[in-house]
Amino acid sequence: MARPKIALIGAGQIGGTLAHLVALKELGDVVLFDIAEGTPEGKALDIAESGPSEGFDASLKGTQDYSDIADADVCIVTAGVPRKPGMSRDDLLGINLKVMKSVGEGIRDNAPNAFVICITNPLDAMVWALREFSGLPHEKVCGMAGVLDSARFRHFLAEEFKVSMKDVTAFVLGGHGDTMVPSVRYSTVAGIPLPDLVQMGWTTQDKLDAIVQRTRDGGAEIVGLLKTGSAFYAPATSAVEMAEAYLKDQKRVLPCAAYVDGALGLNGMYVGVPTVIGAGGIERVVDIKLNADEQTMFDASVKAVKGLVEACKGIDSSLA
Ligand code: A3D
Repeated sequence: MARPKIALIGAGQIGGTLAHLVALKELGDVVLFDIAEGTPEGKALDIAESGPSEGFDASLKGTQDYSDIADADVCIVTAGVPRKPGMSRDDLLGINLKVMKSVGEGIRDNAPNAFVICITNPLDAMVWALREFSGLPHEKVCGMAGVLDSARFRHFLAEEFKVSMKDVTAFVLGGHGDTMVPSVRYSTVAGIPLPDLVQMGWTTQDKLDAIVQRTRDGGAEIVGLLKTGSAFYAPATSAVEMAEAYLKDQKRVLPCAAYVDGALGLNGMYVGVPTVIGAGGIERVVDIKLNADEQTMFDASVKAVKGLVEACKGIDSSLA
């Protein structure tokens, strides 16, 4: 059986890291696409030359030609510009919307059966626009944010509790922005919910509140440190986790920006929710019940995402 084909649209910091991870994990053959001449070719060759030492079997190709992504099984989209210090994710809207148009059309014309994972910011609006421009089924187009935001939350919690992060589960709901909702009630250490751990004296409410805020600011913390771009190792790892769930039909329960129509009181929009990812793409949206506080935060997040989608419609009349 032929190896799966994984197209990475955007060969920048995240795209290059994705290519390396896909090769190391032997998830499939990689096509790196970018408009910057030489960048995808150079990264593909460099990673391919690490193959003999690492011992992986995967072919890597860099290109500026969309026909090279033909019949890809998975497309991961990072094309666009990242944040610089002082910029919010929303500041990227106008520039990256134009990029989504060309990428969406490239996928529509060359890889219409792919499972598409968008990473470009502002995430929830860009994944919506990418779906509109590509015309692919909603369940085959999603956005990576929740896996990363949850991983950050899990990392901070594991450090606070001094336990293995393998035993810390967490999830983050809502849009990928300042209004994201790290869910304290649904996050656990080996099944014990965080509020119980506060009562057990494992941490204090103040410390937990600070961790929740640090999770919300997780992207900005890295941007502030790097100064020249945004996070890329953990974002790439998170998207690979989603791609693997699809390619291996793992039925993983992962939070991601999915099209929600009916669940959580929403009718037809992209936002961060828990989902089941398997061979059918987004096979299910997990319709969790929120308490009053969570609902208020989720509603604010939904409102922020809707505002960005309206702004996209204002910029590109074909989306209205
Ligand atoms: P960067 O290293 O700048 O790579 C972006 C690449 O896109 C560059 O190589 C560009 O040449 C390329 N590009 C620009 N326009 C096009 C186009 N029309 N077609 C194809 N390629 C194009 O950025 P990065 O890899 O650090 O980040 C990529 C995106 O991911 C940015 O929008 C970030 O804001 C976003 N991001 C999202 C998260 C989430 O959790 C959602 C996390 C981190 C970064």
